[in-house]
Amino acid sequence: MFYQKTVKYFLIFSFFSLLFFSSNLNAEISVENEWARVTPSGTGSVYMEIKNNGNSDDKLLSASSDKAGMVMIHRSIREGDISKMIHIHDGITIPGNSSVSLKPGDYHLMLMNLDKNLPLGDKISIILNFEKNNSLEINPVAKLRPPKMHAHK
Ligand SMILES: [Cu+2]
Repeated sequence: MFYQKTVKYFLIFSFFSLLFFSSNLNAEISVENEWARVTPSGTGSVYMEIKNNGNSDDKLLSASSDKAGMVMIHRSIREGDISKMIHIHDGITIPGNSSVSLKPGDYHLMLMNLDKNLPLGDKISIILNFEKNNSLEINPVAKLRPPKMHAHK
């Protein structure tokens, strides 16, 4: 009887420590100020600030959305007077205890074949997949123009 009880408590303990550690891992990454700029032609750019509160680096590897045919990681770069977008294949590194901004003229998520019936002001569910942390869902609002950001003074 004693043995059975020990096993039972051990299993309960294992279950909760598993819960604790997996939720702990997720808490290291947080996303703020997410928003999406959509076009009538059915593409969209998604911007956000990704914070890594953990001590080790992580990487945003990919993203997906049920409102878009495909989601790619892009970066806008300037070559002389020409601005163009390049497809980032190896992800975006989010250094430990630091953050990376996806913003106009820089990194962004590119939504391809976006649902054309999506009304402005609606939220677009997007899943972000990281190398180490668990996947995270964000819900940026579809807009035509950038929202007014808080002024950091
Ligand atoms: Cu793009």
